[in-house]
Amino acid sequence: MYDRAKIYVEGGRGGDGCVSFRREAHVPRGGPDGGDGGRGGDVVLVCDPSKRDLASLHRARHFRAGRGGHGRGKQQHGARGGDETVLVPPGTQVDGLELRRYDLVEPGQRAVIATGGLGGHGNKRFAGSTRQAPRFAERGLEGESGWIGLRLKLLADAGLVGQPNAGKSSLLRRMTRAAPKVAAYPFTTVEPVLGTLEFDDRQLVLADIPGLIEGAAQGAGLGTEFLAHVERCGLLIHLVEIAGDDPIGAHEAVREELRSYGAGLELRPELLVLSKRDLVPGERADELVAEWRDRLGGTALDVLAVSSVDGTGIEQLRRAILAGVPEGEAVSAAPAAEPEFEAEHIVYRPEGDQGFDVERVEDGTFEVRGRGIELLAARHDLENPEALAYLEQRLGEIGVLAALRSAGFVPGDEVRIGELAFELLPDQPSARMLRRPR
Ligand SMILES: Nc1nc2c(ncn2[C@@H]2O[C@H](COP(=O)(O)OP(=O)(O)OP(=O)(O)O)[C@@H](O)[C@H]2O)c(=O)[nH]1
Ligand SMILES: [Mg+2]
Repeated sequence: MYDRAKIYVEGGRGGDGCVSFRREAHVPRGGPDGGDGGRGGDVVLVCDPSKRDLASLHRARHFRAGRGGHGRGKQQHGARGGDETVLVPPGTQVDGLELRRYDLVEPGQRAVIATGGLGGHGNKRFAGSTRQAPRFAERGLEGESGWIGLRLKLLADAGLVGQPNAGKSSLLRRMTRAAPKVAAYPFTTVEPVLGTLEFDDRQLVLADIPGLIEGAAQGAGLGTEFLAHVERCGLLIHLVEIAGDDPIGAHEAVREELRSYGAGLELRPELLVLSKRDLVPGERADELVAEWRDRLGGTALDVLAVSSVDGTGIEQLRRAILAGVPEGEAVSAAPAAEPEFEAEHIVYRPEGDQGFDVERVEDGTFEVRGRGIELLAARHDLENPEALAYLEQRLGEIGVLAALRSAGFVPGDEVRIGELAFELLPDQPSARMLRRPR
């Protein structure tokens, strides 16, 4: 089962703005009319219930959205780049770029995980009373890009947990159409299996989780890897063999693993199921149920004894599960085709575009840092003297020049912004590019 994947996503680059001047039969030198570049496309995750796991993301791992079109003359703007869509199954959690997190749970839910770059403005936008014929335009910006991690956590209303051989898979087979393998040796089930419990007006999804043994949290047996799938189950169905060697110890060991997993799994409502009821006489089974109720006090929702072989207690268990999963919270209650909407995301480190820092890195060399400033610089072709003059003007307006001066800058010193480095000679059109962007 592919429940993890790592993919590379890249928003499309924005199209470049255009340098162009109007040409008309009777107008010798027309005004600027270069159009803007189009925005690059986004990489978008879409929650698709027909996907079962993340296997397809192991075959194709690179996703790039389309480039924005370049602007053209006559004020024609470039087209927006095409989006790239990645389909993921419900239950996918994403560790995205810039520490953004997404949870795709409901069919149709979308998350933009890599936004396309902005298109550059055409020269028309830079025309003003002091600059009537700008011979420069902005370049389009790169889209966001990077590797992101995806993890599938199955969505089930209730999870079957217990030690190996407790009878979990047999119970799932008995209660649903799912057909997990059943055998008389531990760890028959090596990956979670889902089944659907059908009621008159409701369906509930049941997950068979591979057996847990003592030390699972430290990696013993199959480890607690699969407990991640239980994280979203509203109800735990804990199976203990009624005629096992040490039923109390078995119950405690699994409870301990749930606790050490660390996501609060031990706090989930639990139904205690004494399995393989047919292995003890009927009256003995009833006595044991009473004993377990006493022992657990109010900590379990209920205690039941069932047999997957002859079906005793199965109907009571169905009703207990139905009562244990609150109405409206069922996983399968989500309508199959919801209108598309944005997945919520949490930003752990919001990145402001405002503000900048100036630092003197060595004699005669200064570095200006700040996302807004870096974007501004990246948008201009600084080998074009007019574009460089425009950038200098903006640096003056924003207050960067003043900050540079108070840090000891003198005209002619080297200034670094992002990947650019240039000699800055304010108010003189002779500034020189030292290094081009990599
Ligand atoms: N007599 C009897 N045997 C059962 C019952 N349920 C399961 N078994 C037997 O117990 C053994 C283990 O059953 P499984 O359903 O594979 O147990 P499991 O909990 O899924 O085991 P793992 O997948 O290894 O963790 C098999 O030999 C089953 O036939 C039952 O209700 N009565
Ligand atoms: Mg099993």
